[in-house]
Amino acid sequence: MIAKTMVAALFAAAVVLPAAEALACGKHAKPAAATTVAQAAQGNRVELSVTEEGFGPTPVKVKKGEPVTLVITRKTDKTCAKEIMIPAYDIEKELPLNQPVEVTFTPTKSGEVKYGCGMGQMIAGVLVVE
Ligand SMILES: [Cu+2]
Repeated sequence: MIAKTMVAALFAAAVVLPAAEALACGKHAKPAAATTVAQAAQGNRVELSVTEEGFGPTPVKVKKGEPVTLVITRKTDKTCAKEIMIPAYDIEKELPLNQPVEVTFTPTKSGEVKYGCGMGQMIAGVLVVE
């Protein structure tokens, strides 16, 4: 619900921005912000879950240079994967049971991005950046 409200707010901002930029003669234009809005609206979302088999599905392909949102739902209490870590992007997030958790980042390098549980990535998965 919160995410939907935020997306709505982003759309509202996108509508207001061009007018504000026109008034400022483009001096304070922020193309980066506009780009972020477009990509958030487009939505590269990857649904992942944590089961007794670990993280899945894996591997998953994602696009280099485009923000991707992982939506991770932990569905079991029987493994140690109670958080997700993506060391290459300095990401660490708790995974409460049965609550989807969103993690957004932009892959900057081609190749594999490994993620996993907090303990040396014993339970892990892979994103393939292309
Ligand atoms: Cu672990």
